[in-house]
Amino acid sequence: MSSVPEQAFEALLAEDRLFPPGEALRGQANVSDAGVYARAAADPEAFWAEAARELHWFRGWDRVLDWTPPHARWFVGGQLNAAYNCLDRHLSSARRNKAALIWEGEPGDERVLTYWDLHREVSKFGNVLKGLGVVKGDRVAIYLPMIPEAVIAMLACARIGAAHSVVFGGFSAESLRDRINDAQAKVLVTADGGYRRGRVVHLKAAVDEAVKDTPSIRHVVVVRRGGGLEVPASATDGRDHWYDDLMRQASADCPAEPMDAEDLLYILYTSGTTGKPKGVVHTTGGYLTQVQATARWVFDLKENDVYWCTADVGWVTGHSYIVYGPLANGATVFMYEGAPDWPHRGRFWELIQKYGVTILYTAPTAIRAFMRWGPSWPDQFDLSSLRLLGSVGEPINPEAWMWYAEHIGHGRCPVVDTWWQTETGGIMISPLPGITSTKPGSATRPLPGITASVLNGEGSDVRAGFLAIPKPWPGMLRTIWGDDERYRQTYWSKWPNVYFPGDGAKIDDDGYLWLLGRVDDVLNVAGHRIGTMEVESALVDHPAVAEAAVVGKADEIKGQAIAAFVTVKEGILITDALKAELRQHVADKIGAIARPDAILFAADLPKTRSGKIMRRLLRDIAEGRAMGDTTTLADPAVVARLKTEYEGKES
Ligand code: 7RM
Repeated sequence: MSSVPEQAFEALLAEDRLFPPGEALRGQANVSDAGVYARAAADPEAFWAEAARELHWFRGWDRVLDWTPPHARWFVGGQLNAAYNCLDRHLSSARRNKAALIWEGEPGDERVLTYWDLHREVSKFGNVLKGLGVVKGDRVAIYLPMIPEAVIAMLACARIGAAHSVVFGGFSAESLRDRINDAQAKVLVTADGGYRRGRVVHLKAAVDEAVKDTPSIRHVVVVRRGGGLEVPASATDGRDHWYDDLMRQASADCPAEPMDAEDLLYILYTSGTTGKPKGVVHTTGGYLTQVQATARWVFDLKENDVYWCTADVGWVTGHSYIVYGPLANGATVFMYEGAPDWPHRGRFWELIQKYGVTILYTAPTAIRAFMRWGPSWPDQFDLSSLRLLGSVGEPINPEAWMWYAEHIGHGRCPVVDTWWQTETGGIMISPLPGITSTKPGSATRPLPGITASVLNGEGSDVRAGFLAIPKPWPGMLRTIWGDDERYRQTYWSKWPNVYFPGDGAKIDDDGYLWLLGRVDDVLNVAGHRIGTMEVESALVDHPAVAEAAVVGKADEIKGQAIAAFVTVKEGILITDALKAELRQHVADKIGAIARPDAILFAADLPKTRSGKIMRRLLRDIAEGRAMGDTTTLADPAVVARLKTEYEGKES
């Protein structure tokens, strides 16, 4: 749990600022009655059933919950369709001509899709997928930039009962290939390119590389977005198709497939403690219930809001809080393709002013960057439309929380720090803006209907230990795709029938939770989960490398940065060029987000007598701390040597 050092944590607990809900929300929020917590706790199943009734069901459920640990089934026997709930349901009211999606591309191009428009596009693309042979239960891989077609493709899958597997556009060809093969996807939806900081990212080039070795892929659909694609997509033997060619011929009549509550909605890969990412499985009824409800409760979504979640749809935050949660609520979602500092550092504030954004949901890493750039950027724009601010992805330090509240919220906007994971599907721990008094740096309490405690390894309640979720919840992952044993091992083997999220936590005298970061070998770099093993495997894959150990190093902006300790093979010359080559090699293997910030060549790595690399010591070295206990080391001289080396030539 290296994102919040212990000293900083003591300061956190001394944090006694308390911010009660503001005037504007008291009594006016979607959830205003504090009695909701007790009601939910008294009968969680009845509580979640009430939330599920906000959705449209083709057939009602027979049982709310079937809990056979560690497997839960929610709304057993019920039938619904996620795309129907996000689109069709809104067409019978005034919402049908309301903006569902307001989009701006990085170069400044604009598009608005009303609910009716989005329904039409999704229906057409549903028919396109069917035309390419996709049937209910198939998997479709999506590798797209932040353009409306990403949302269209996801909802089209949901509409016809296919599962999507969205792969973040920043991942490499190899990462894409592995995810396609694990899910056995039949169709891949991509674009020729996207824009990032003024440059075209050539997604199709990565796709061409990936699909050389993905036997399950029958068709590749290419959205025309960036220029610069030399080979016409149709050149590859009937495999590639332009999106707009297919859409021109597609009918807009595509009935939503009735899905079982427990039918697969999507797979999303996330890093774990081994080199192989886990395919987190989400099903339809429970997931949609939780994201619809939590979007309404936590963001207090109202009919006239313009809601902006700055995540990429390639991450779970994009799935749950750009697509399914807000659209199931009939909200207007603003979506932006580009980076916050291009063409200038006021870009986000300019967009908020331009579109009258009322709710902003972003990550601490972004907030810390804004802090560093200074308040003169947001101060140039009119942010008075904002009424609520959210944070997600990693612990938010009180300074960043306060800066966000003051310089972006101007003291008017509640800040909701939301803790959850790819695995939880939806928000689990968060303030309710009309009820909860917030403390900067604390995600406060579990939401109504959700339980959380802080336990030690033996399963006893403690003030500081591991976060634990004792009871099943609707949006929980159902398994790991193709590996139920890993599901049991990873999440359910620490305590009997209690979910282990992998985070450290403390609980204060008021029962507020303070999340402390990961306790496993998973890093959180700028809000992105990266397994140390994945980076190590990528490094060892390079011909010059003998051994590698990767640790997180505290970073002011990114939370954690990647530090890699590397030993080279006999006869290899250690040079700056090799260092650059290794960093690039990792970026090529995994994606730029995993590029190590620092590489240190070492003669040896510190190991226990049983041969385990002692990462704790490497972290101490990387962060320049006094070293902890070294008595279990096989050769204490190794670490002393390493420390001198590292301090001499950190890069
Ligand atoms: C939504 C998301 C999950 C991990 C999780 C934590 C960390 C996320 C917070 C947080 C402290 C928060 N999904 N995390 N939100 N830590 N406070 N509000 O990020 O699967 O990509 O990551 O992120 O360590 O386990 S994720």
